[in-house]
Amino acid sequence: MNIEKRLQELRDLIRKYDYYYHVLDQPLISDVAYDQLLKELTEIEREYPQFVSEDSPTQRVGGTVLEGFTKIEHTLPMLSLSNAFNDGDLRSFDDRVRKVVNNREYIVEAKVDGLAASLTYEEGKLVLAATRGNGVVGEDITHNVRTIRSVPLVLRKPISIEVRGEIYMAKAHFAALNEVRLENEEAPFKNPRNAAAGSIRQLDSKIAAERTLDFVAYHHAIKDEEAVMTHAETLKNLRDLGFKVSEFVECKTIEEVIDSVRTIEAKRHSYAYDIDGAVIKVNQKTQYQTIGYTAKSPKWAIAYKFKAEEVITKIVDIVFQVGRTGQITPVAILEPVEVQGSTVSRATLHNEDYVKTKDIRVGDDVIIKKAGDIIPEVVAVIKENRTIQTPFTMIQQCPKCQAPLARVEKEADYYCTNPNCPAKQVENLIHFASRKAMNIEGLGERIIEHFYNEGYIKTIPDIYRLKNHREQLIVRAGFGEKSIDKLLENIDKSKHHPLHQLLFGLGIRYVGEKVAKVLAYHFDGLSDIIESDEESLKRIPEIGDKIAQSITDYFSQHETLEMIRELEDIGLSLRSINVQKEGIFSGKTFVITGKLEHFTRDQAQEEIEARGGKVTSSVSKKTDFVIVGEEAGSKKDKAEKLGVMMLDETSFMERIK
Ligand code: 0OW
Repeated sequence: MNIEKRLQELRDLIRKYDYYYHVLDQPLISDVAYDQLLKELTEIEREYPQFVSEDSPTQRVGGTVLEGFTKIEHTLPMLSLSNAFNDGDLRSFDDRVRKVVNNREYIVEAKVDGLAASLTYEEGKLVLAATRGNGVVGEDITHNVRTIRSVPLVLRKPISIEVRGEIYMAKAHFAALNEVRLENEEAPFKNPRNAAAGSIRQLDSKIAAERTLDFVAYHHAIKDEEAVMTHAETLKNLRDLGFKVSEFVECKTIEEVIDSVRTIEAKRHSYAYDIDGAVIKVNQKTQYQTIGYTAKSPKWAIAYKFKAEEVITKIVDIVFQVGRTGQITPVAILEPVEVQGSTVSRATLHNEDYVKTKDIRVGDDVIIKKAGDIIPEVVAVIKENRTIQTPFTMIQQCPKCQAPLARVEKEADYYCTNPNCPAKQVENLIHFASRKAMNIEGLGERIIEHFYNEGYIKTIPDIYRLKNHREQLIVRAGFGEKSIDKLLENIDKSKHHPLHQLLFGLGIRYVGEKVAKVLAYHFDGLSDIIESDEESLKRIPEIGDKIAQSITDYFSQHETLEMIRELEDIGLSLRSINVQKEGIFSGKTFVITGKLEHFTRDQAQEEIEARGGKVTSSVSKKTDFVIVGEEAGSKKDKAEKLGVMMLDETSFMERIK
């Protein structure tokens, strides 16, 4: 029996059964029969490893463990959608479109609440999958996307195409996953979107394979064929190629669109997956260029966001939070309630005026509203259910340090007047280590509060001195040696993070992420910013009087300069890192495969990027060099097949000397 012929037969059969089962939800054979075929294929591939290929159905079980994610630049930006919140917004959208083209047709799709991804196929084979990221640069998640059963590894037509869609987790799989997590005493995921995002960002694809994910296609850029005329055709093409597509409705007028959106909203809970709205697109693709785009989204499409869900529950207590700037916020502690796919047990009460205006009291039944990811809000009291009569009274002392509160004239908020209020310091430390600031993985709120109360960390520089307490931490704080060392490594790595992350992390009033990036762009280092005066700051377009004053005030404080000096001694690089590097590898693309003796994957990638090179995870015609370490895998074969230049570790080290 010809082995290769049998392999091809088995693969084609299994692909067909996968398509009917996972994409069309129509099983053609029993699970037992299916498993028999897969078992036979697995055995033959084990016996003849030279015939294993990345696109064989046996690759679905995962098994690749990456050290990190490669950045991928999208050929065309992955756009987002502007939002419509009511029928009026939809009619205005229609008016805007018809001002430019005499369009009459729209397509309405359910808006799947997952995470956007781009899949690239060459001659019908999946070669790359990337997250949307910021729309321009995403992360290579090919190893995990291969484990998604509704993603075809081989298209039903051998064309080259880039498909875009949403990775999501069905509600049933989400519930099952959280049950397992609770059994293992792991924190449950808040909602299916977070579960999908957390799963697709796993470095070990075996874990991703265990988290049943799904993919629905809704867009594609075809390289080989002439552009199709309508979006409806695009969706039909995608289905014929082997993808799941959102159910869609063709509408002749905006009134029909509004009806369709109503219908989808009415049955939103009947879908097997979360939807957070509907997507409306002009059907004639030939009109897209004329209608045009904004910087972030197409003008020929809009997302209708379903109303925030409102639910009723009881306020069991009102507590007070002290923010980073000392701001005191009343917070309602609720009887836990399910809203928009997650459990809510706290809701903001904004400030004293808000509570008094609505006359919110402890013990009240209240209506809670939660829209998307916005924090839940108490919108109204159900007064007729009221039993307890004690009205709300604002505290006059800080709940953390008992210092008197002050209220800024004409502003609604109260502030703690104590500059050394522990709550403020803890919030400052949490902000400093947070993802968009110094992004110190493992140093989250709970850990910081614990280290603060134990006295290990009182100030920002203390974070970098935590390593001096390594032994006590392992013994007393109940951390494992591994997790402590991982945390200390992350803290140490953060010393070399870009200046804008440090600037944002300092928590200077009015200096958010954007202003921090502007400052880091305009100045070579922190010392130049400290020496700058208001006038020179105001010459920067994005910096107005208020911000300039806040920056100069902050850097004129003695304790600030003290702290910066400490950070400098500790070794934080307080210089702007100019992002674009020039060097011998400018414009060159590398793939690293196998184990290197003198570098980790990250270090080799840093060496290449420091010389202007780019590192991707899969070999293609665009690859300039493949660095081949020990036990190099199929990427080496691919490089040979494509005639890509290969470097062993020694010649790579020669070049970077
Ligand atoms: N989530 C969705 C969805 C959809 C894209 C194409 C061009 C701009 C938006 O179901 N059905 N259709 C599109 O069309 N986008 C969707 O999701 C977007 C992707 C990025 C942000 C939204 O999640």
